[in-house]
Amino acid sequence: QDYVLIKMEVIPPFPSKFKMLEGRDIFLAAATLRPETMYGQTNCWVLPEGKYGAFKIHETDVFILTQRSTLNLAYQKVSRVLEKATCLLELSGLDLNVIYALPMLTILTDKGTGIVTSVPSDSPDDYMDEWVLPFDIIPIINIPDFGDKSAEKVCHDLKIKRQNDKEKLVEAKRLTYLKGFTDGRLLVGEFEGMKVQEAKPLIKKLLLETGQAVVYLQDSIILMRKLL
Ligand code: ZZB
Repeated sequence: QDYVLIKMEVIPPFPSKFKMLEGRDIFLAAATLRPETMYGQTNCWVLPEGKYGAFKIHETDVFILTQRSTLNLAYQKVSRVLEKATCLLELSGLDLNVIYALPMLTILTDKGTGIVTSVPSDSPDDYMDEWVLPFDIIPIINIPDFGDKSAEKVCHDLKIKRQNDKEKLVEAKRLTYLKGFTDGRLLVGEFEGMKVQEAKPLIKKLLLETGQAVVYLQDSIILMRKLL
């Protein structure tokens, strides 16, 4: 699967631990399969006990992500040194639990970058996380059967009570993914009114061209090892 890494800029005031990163452009690099939902981001998620690092990607950019995902990036030649990105600072998820990087316990550290962007309007997992409560949900996609906040509607219809209603959440995710793609229409942004199916590649292209995102090939380490 081709992920898109969304560069979520970390802006001052920085926590004291970030002192040595001063003067660089720091981004939480969130892996998503749904670049068309980026208009509805409210926060991001990290695994509190997860091991993260601030890695020098090139002269100015520093990405915060899992060590493992930097290997994939290195093999794609996004980072400056092939095979090895320089770790400037080791961080735990707890170090990142300042303001918008909140805890989510279901994050897998061997998937994507371990940083997950939160879109409570269209992602049932995000909608059901108790930490999302204080945020206003931003409607971004209309689905005829589910309205403007599909995650809320589907979680309600399936009577999902808690984040650990695992099976129901899988079904909720399946439904919102599917219907969002086939029947959804954008309510906001450059491609307002367009069907999600048509807008998705255009939004991805725009994010990449404007430097707000980079492509992330989940299996590039494995592919390179096979070729070498
Ligand atoms: C924003 C977004 C908006 C997402 C949405 C989904 C939805 P899949 O099919 O399970 O592979 N994700 C990324 N990395 C991780 C991780 N390490 N641990 C847990 N979750 C992770 O799903 C890919 C999605 O899983 C990604 O796309 C990301 O959340 C999350 F409206 O990014 B998504 C109906 C889903 N809607």
